[in-house]
Amino acid sequence: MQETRERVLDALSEGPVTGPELAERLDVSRAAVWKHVEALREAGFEVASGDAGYELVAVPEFGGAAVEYGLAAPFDVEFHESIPSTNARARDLAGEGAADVAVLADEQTGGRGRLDREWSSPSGGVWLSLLVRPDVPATHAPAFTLAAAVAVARAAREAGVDARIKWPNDVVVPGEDADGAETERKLAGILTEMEGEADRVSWVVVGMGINANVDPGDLPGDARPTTLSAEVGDVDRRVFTQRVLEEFDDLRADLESVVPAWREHATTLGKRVRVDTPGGEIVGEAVDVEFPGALVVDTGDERVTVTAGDCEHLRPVEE
Ligand code: BT5
Repeated sequence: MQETRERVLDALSEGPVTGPELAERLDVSRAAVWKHVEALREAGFEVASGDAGYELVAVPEFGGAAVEYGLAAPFDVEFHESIPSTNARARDLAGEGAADVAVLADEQTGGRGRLDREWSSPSGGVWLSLLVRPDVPATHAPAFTLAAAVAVARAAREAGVDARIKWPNDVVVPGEDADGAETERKLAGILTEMEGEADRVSWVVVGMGINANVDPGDLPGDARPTTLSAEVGDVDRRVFTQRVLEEFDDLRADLESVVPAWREHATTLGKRVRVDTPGGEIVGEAVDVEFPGALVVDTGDERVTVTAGDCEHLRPVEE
């Protein structure tokens, strides 16, 4: 958020404060104060004006300015009511040289998963893509996918949801099928895209598709989805998005902390898995995750390190 706007907001939240007082405090003209107040009202902030001055009464439920307000992470938030794909928009911004931008949408009309799969994104979700320019080699890029999964899992856990991470990019919630069998429902998925040379990343776009205040019936049933609202009731998407951004910002500043944090919430470790990799199928026990994000599978004969693939959790083998 622009600095003067932020200072106006801070003053209004401690208000009431008169226009002339505010102008003096911020060293701007009274007309400039009025313009800022009007712009804030247009962005959905409710600013009362009485004899004692202006006062902030309500913050918008969701949106760019709403998420930036009080955000403890250095992201500019670009909000869209509806957009084909926040990842596509973030890639365009990357082409324009932008950095530390969060593209956020209420609805996506062309959301994408990995391998160009469709990602259902009805209104009520948190469809979010972060454009960052880390000073790391391209091989470290998978750590950003893991960091995003940890950030989403932590924010969801704070909201009261038993969120876990399934390697490499799914945030899931354990539950039971209709017949009582254990199952995991997908709460969020992550799609990371990047550009750069081998020795240095130019940009990374980390797309997070979080089923927030969405009816699971509006999502593809065969994907076994769940949503925050189905788990704990509607959440405050403004606060939730802020928490995701803040957690992600902490993790990216200390990439070494990502894998241990990931292990803490992992549901994959210790499970029998089948991983579809570009080089073929691997079945065995998932025993560890290594920096920057590879899964180590013990096949019984050997330990295989898998860097990419679709992972399925299998039922344990009967003893
Ligand atoms: C993912 O792909 O899980 C990555 C999803 C990333 C979406 C975000 S939203 C913001 C940003 N902008 C974008 O355009 N994309 C990113 P993958 O692991 O390939 O999973 C895709 C599969 O999940 C689909 O084939 C469906 O079976 C299932 N699916 C689709 N929509 C879903 C949803 N809303 N919730 C749960 N599962 C879904």
